Amino acid sequence: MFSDLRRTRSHHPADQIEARKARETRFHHPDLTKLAGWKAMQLEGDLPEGRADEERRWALRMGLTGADAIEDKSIPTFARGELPHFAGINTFLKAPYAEDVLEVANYDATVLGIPFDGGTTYRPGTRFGPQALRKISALYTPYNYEMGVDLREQMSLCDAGDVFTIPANIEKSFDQISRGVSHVFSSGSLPIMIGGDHSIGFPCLRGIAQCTSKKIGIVHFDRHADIQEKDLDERMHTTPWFHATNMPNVSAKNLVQIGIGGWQVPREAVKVARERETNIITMGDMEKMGIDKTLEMALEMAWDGVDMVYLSFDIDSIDCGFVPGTGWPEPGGFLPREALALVSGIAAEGICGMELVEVSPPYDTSDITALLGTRVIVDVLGSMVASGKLGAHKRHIDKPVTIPHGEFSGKRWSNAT
Ligand SMILES: [Mn+2]
Repeated sequence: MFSDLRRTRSHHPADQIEARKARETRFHHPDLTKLAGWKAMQLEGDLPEGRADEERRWALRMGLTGADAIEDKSIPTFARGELPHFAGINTFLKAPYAEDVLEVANYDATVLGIPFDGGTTYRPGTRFGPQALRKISALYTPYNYEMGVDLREQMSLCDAGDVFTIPANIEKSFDQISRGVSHVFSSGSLPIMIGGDHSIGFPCLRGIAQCTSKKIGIVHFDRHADIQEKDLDERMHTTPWFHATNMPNVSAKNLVQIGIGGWQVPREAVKVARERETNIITMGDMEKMGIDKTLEMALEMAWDGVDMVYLSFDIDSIDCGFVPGTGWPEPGGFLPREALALVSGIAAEGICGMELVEVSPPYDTSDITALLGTRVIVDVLGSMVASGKLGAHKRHIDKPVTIPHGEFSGKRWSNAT
């Protein structure tokens, strides 16, 4: 023991020279080109910046020339566009607001809010999820360093605002949601739904499924199985995949459920999952196999014999220590970086739409849950841009819907309290 210690701590000049040589070999001439950081630095040099310039000119037109004292002449008097991140009227990522929803056809992807929490069986509040995600999304730039993508330069995104849901009526809300999603999907724009509780999974996917004769698989991130027929006598947030997999072009055998586990999975749901032969990958499975193998398996099962894959991400799949603002917190979930790596890997193969659900701002702390939810969405977009899969779903839209507009008859809505 003593002799070992003496050898490692030796002050003998010969030993010190050896030790210095070892340090030099290891640290003084590393091959930086092998690091992801170096590669990402090079990728940035290849990105265009024309749209950022356009946006600066647009901001000056919209917001007037800034005060004489300001040296940066791209700064307008009224805040318009990305900067400053604490100012402005926020859409998602400050994307253009498609107030006329017919305009969504002009964009590669469309964010639409689904402010509905009538399907919640524990903590409500997800009706405020879309607002919270939009607010905190202002923190993000459109550029991702590691991916080497710039969403502003490489794709177009708009925010169509929220679907008009009916708080006290699940079925009417479902019909409104399917209608809204089918409109966006039919336009060719990729629909990105921000919820809302997980009951919206069924009407969101129904909105897509009705516009195509093609088959659709589902990748579902969650701590909960969400596949029982009813809960509290209704189609609540515990039931979306029972109803979704009843649709003729959505098979339970292509439903991959990642992260399911803990003490909140009803036996009733497990029975349905077993009968319908869904595919469940637990946290433990993911830990044992690692991210890459998990992805390989999930993609293989979701894509087996289908044309498109839908992504459903429940924020409660991430450990509840990171996402206090959610409807049904469950310990033992993903680390944020595991979830982000997995979701990027799923998106890299292309998706036909996605939903981010169960962010409940009244229970959130420092916007952390909404921040993670936003991050999942931007990572999906970045990954699709990087892999060139954005827009791949368009060729499968063979039954587009046209929804009438501009007509009015009958009773008005009321906001009396
Ligand atoms: Mn859940």
